[in-house]
Amino acid sequence: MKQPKRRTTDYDESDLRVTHPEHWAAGVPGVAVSLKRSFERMGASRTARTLTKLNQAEGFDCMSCAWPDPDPGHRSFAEFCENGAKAVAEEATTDRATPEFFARHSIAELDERSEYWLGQQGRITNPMVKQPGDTHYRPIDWEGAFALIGRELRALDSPDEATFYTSGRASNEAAFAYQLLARAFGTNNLPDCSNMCHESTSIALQESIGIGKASVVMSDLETADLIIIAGQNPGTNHPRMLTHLEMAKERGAKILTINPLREAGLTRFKNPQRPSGVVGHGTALSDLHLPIRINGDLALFQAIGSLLVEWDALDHDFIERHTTGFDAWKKHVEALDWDAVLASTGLTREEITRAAEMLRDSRGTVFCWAMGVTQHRNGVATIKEITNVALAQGNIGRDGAGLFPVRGHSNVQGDRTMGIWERVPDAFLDSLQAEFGFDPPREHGLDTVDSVRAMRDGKVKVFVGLGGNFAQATPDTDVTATALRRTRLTVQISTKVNRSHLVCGEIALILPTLGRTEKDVQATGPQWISVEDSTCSVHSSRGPLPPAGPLLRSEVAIITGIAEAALGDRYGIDWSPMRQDYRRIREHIARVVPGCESYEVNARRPGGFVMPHPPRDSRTFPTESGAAEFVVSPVEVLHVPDGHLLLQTMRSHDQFNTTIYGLSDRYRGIEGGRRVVFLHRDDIAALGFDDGDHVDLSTRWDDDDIERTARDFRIVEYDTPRGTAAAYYPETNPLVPLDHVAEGSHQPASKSVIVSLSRADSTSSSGVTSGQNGVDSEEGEKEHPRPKHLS
Ligand SMILES: Nc1nc2c(c(=O)[nH]1)N[C@H]1C(S)=C(S)[C@@H](COP(=O)(O)OP(=O)(O)OC[C@H]3O[C@@H](n4cnc5c(=O)[nH]c(N)nc54)[C@H](O)[C@@H]3O)O[C@H]1N2
Ligand SMILES: Nc1nc2c(c(=O)[nH]1)N[C@H]1C(S)=C(S)[C@@H](COP(=O)(O)OP(=O)(O)OC[C@H]3O[C@@H](n4cnc5c(=O)[nH]c(N)nc54)[C@H](O)[C@@H]3O)O[C@H]1N2
Ligand code: SF4
Ligand SMILES: [Mo]
Repeated sequence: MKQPKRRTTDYDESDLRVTHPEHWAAGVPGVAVSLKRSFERMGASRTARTLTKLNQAEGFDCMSCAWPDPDPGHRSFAEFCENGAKAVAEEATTDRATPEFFARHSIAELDERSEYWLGQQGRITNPMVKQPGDTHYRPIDWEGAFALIGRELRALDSPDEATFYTSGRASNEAAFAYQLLARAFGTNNLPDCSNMCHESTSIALQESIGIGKASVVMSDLETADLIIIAGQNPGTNHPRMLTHLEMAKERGAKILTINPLREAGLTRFKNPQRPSGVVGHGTALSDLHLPIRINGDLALFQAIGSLLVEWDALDHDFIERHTTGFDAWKKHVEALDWDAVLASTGLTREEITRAAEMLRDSRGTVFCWAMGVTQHRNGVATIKEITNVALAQGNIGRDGAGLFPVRGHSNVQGDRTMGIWERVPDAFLDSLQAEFGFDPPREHGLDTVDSVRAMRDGKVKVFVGLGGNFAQATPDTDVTATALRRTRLTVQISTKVNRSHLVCGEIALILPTLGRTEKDVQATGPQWISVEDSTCSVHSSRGPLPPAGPLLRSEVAIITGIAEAALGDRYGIDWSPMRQDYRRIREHIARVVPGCESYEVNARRPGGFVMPHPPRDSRTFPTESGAAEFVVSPVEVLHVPDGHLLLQTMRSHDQFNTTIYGLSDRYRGIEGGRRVVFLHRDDIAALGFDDGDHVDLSTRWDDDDIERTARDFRIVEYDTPRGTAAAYYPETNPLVPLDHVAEGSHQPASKSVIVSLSRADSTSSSGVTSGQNGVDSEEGEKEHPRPKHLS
């Protein structure tokens, strides 16, 4: 494939400064940054009105990550972190993207801008439309927008020609209404961001323990002897977790961290809410850090299992009563190939033995993991291996122990509970049928990767996005862009401008919606919504601020509006009463969703309620065999050809997924830019480069002849294992082939991409680098003024 020319941007990557990585997280700089951002973006009064309500029982739930809140009686006045405050500032900004803004900038021009710049334009105030051939978005009224969607949906040959994407911020009420809309329309095409996030977890845990969710509650972190953190960077992505780790350390718990990088948040925490965190050295967190080679976790956990078997450090009673498959697994791990383990993990046998000793000596172990584990080809097998190790010691269904997949988006787990799932179980569909009197489609729908394929192949013609930024979050950016552009209609229900508004269908709609910070008033009065966190705790949320504009509508109002336009009174579904009073939706939820009985009362109570979880609650395992299952997986060493590296794509400290808050990855010593690639010093030398050189990254993928390249990354010498590399998402998404997915879960394997490096040509390493991903345009270089806050 031909390599097009590169484009210019709106911020200047030549301002990039590399200093030293930090060895501790949070502390005073964290507070300072969050308050500065809050004042800049929303002023003093909105800062006070929002941050005092953030994560409080009568306030609103943080829209950033899915970390749980303490019980209502144990919350502090400031129950949030630096990145929670940034998320609030980003949403509650006083900047506005008005119709004048869209009149001033053509879609093509906006598409030249970086994701960062787009996000800085503020909240969208009006429904906007692009008709075929239009160069600009124009305002449209709500009735016109709904009618247009209804017309296009009804014109499809089959309901399966539409796909309904969800990002994990939608409330339970919105999610329930949305899946009802899709199914009443006639399709299970309900892809979501979870397909790219914890899908490997959901699949693995469903098969191993019968339920795809965490088996812990918050108090388990307070009583665990050992907390394992694998493939997770909590200092950035779940910052309040550090407070819990600090408390655990203070009462003598041990922490084992497994990560190619020595992330600041894994090393030491200076709690800004305590005097010792302000002036002292803070608390050392990790007792043992394993700098694992990317993708080595399956081998590591299998080796740990093998040593526990060898030492007979097992819970035989639990194994006997509650599990199946132990003998086969024991036999398998007894024949462990240590050479393969050492090659796969890049660790020494001593390091692995020390880790296994920590498990042996622990009376209760909590296993935490996130994207460093799920986003691999062997992600499902790795999580089953983690589960094997947990089962071998009976670390499930008792205090201070359990499996803790730490979720990403604040309500990604709740959205699944509400039926946002292309493969929802039949029992859910049966309940839906009983409640609403129609026969929902039974055939499984399209997930995220399959939706891209279907759009690319012309099989899906309408894309609806309930939040999110599909064009940037998905792998294979160029392929996804082509796919989205092939559609007849794209509808984005959004708070802020993003790439998915520009990489769009022949007809495109932007429907502006309320965020978590805002008051939601409907015909019957103020409404509240509900969400579920990583530990299955469900609670209510109410925004304190007036809406960002008079025309904004809530997600529920938009979904029900689309439903009425597309379905009329088909099946007599009570769309309008649901919109007027969300209690109506919760009444449906109570009757349809298992575990949600008396939902209205339970969710509304301060602190909410915890969803049932049979393995956690009673050591019952709703698997096919009725027992927890040991699963045997072979250890494979991911072979990387000479001259190539294994690249992981990760988050900086100054972004929320595709929303770029700023250009500072403070903990890793990066300021003023994002196009960096972190490499081991010996790899830099072996490949013939120097720190500071600019390189293009290309993917090796044997199944197609597309050469995927992302241009102009500055090499940064970094403490990452030999043969591995790290760079930020979404700039690197063009490198992730669409077909490079986890076996069993179909989740993009964006943490193990085999890449090669070549010297960036002189025109592209000028320091004025591409805003959008290095997805280069044909149009050559154009000058743009720098955004106001940078100049
Ligand atoms: N501020 C902020 N908070 C967020 C988000 C955000 O973007 N910004 N995103 C939210 C979402 S949706 C999610 S899913 C979570 C993501 O939270 P995380 O999973 O913490 O996010 P990542 O940055 O993708 O990477 C995780 C870590 O995995 C490590 N890693 C990479 N490959 C491997 C491997 O093979 N083995 C091991 N053991 N480790 C590996 C990386 O070095 C990195 O430290 O955060 C949520 N919270
Ligand atoms: N290479 C690579 N790719 C990845 C990942 C990775 O680690 N590496 N991580 C993956 C993961 S874990 C995830 S979860 C996905 C994320 O995928 P998405 O969820 O699709 O992406 P986000 O960037 O979180 O979505 C941001 C947009 O959501 C909209 N928005 C914000 N708040 C609201 C709201 O309250 N309501 C509505 N309706 N819209 C709102 C805004 O317009 C904003 O631009 O990306 C995945 N992609
Ligand atoms: S830990 Fe997550 S949920 Fe809690 S305040 Fe920080 S970003 Fe928000
Ligand atoms: Mo995620």
